[in-house]
Formats: sequence, C-alpha cells, structure tokens
Amino acid sequence: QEVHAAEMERTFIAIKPDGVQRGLIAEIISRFERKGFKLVAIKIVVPSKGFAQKHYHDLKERPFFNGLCDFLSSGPVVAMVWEGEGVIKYGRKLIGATDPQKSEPGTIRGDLAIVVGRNIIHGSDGPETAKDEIKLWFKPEELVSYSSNAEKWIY
Ligand code: 3AN
Repeated sequence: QEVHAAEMERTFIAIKPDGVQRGLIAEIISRFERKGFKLVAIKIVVPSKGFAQKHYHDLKERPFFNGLCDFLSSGPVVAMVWEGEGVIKYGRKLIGATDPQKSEPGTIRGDLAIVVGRNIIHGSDGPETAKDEIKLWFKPEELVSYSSNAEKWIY
C-alpha cells in the first residue's frame, strides 16, 4: 500500500524537563519509534515562561496553571513531531492517563512517573491542538517529509 507522507496525521509530543533530567529521552523516543511512528521534527529547547503560557493557554483558569508554566520553562524540553496513521489518539494511549497513579502499566506515565505534576511527557489531545501546537513549536521548514523503507512493512 502506497503511503503519501504529506497526508499523514501528525502530533506534537514533548518530553518535559523531568523526563529530560531523568534520562528518559531515548526510552520515550524508542516507544514511538518501535510502534512504527515516524519522527519528522525534533529539537531541544528551554521554553520561556511566556511560551509555556501560550502552549498551555487552554488551562489558564486552572489552579495549577502558574506552577505548570514555571515547570515547563524550568529546563530543557525535547519537542517533537511524530507522524503516522492514528498517531494523535494512539500517541495518547502510549503516554497513558494524565495522572500517573491512574495510567496503566505499559504506558509511558504508568511505567515511568508517579505524580501528575511530574508526568514527563506531553501529547496533543486532538487534531486541532496537534495543528496549533506543531505551529507554535516549529517553523514549517523544521518538519521533514521523507519515506523510510520500513513503511512498506508497517502499512
Ligand atoms: P494531558 O497532559 O494528559 O493532556 P492536561 O492537558 O489535562 O493533561 O494537563 C496538562 C498538564 O497539566 C499535565 N500534563 C500535568 O502536568 C498538569 N496537570 C494536570 N492536572 C494537574 C493537577 N491536578 N495538578 C497539577 N498539575 C496538573
């Protein structure tokens, strides 16, 4: 089956400062990679607090908003765009429930985190937020379309 990369679904995934500091970058990337999803953008950045507020604008009424933005901007974050059929929804499945106490074993948060304020990873929660978050974190030219030989064995 032929796959047209330009039409493929994309999601924004970020390894938060706790995930980076704990040395979980490779562990997290490998879970997405082994599934068959394709990495089309990646960089490491320390977001400003203002940038973190933009990223989490949907949560600005929540009591934890300020602490959350302080935390996201407290150190390096690995920002990524992953591509593949169903990657938005399935990426959330790989990540697990927001509260690591409720995430299933086998998920990233279930296996690797304990508390909600340090849940190591972010993933877009739907097609609209995926589009917005990719646009916020990346310039169009930072996204790389390519075909890999593995694709014909995945799809
Ligand atoms: P998710 O990251 O699973 O999409 P959201 O969008 O509800 O969950 O929350 C975004 C982030 O806000 C979470 N990853 C977590 O770090 C933080 N957060 C959510 N709920 C709480 C809470 N009750 N206390 C502290 N931080 C929270």
